[in-house]
Amino acid sequence: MVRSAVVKVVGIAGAGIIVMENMINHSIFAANCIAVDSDDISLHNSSASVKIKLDLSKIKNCAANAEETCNEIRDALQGSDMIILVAGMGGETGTRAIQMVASSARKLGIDLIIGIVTLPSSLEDEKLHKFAEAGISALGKLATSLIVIPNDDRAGFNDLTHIFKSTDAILVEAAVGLSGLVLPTGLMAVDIEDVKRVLPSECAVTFGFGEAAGAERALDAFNKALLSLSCGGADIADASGVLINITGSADMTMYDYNSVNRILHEKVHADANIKIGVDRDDALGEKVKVLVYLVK
Ligand SMILES: Nc1nc2c(ncn2[C@@H]2O[C@H](COP(=O)(O)OP(=O)(O)OP(=O)(O)O)[C@@H](O)[C@H]2O)c(=O)[nH]1
Ligand SMILES: [Mg+2]
Repeated sequence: MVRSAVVKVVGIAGAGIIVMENMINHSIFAANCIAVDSDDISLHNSSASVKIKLDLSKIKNCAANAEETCNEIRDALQGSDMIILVAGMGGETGTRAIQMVASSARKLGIDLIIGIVTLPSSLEDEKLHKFAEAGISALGKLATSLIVIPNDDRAGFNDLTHIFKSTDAILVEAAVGLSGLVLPTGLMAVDIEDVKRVLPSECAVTFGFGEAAGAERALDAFNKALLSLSCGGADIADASGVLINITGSADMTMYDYNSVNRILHEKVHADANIKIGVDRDDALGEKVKVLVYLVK
């Protein structure tokens, strides 16, 4: 019998744990969630089934000193086919700990280690930006795929609370969409081996999503997703891989699927790896949602 894929989400430090909580409120099972932080209150507020307390002074000075924590992290990750790491880069704990978790996952031989992280807002301190950038560059070699969503530039918000909330919604979609693709609850699940082909090791992924209703809803949602792609300027014609999640309610049709499939094959290079999964969410009603993960 073919066993279903095991997907675990690791929420790391302040932002990672808050965003993971939003994912749990959406559809990710708390049982598959691991919270990692040096902060007791943040861990207390998490409903993840596994909570790991870090000693910041140890992870700061020498990773080897943190052997006990590494063992805890390793035990929590063991047996996963895909892990999704979520953190706000720039914070002291999150920026260091996400590297530690990714490195443990590498040592376990987990093939899909997807980092979904934020960059600090332009309203934040320059020092945070530098620390975040260095962290992202190191993480790029530890995670197998990295989706970076800047905490900025949407809907003209100029206060951090609104900016964070709007970014949170994107991170939640990116993580829920990925797990929905490979889990058997999806109407048309994508095999984990196919995901590995589309997301080769050390790839940068741009992510976007869109929703639409009406006669051409799937196509319209797909076009919106392309316009919303993170890190701007990504051109689907240059992609080496594209992973698509189409989600709709019970009234979704083959026409919805076919219209996205057709446009993808028209626009994307013939040698690119393309994979489309279909997921169901009755809360969408007449709307269809399309999520795009694009590898350069
Ligand atoms: N989208 C989003 N980003 C956040 C949120 N909270 C913090 N951030 C971003 O993430 C960065 C790091 O914040 P935290 O995760 O709280 O930092 P930390 O790693 O816990 O840092 P220490 O507690 O100082 O060790 C911030 O500079 C913000 O850019 C949030 O709720 N949502
Ligand atoms: Mg913190």
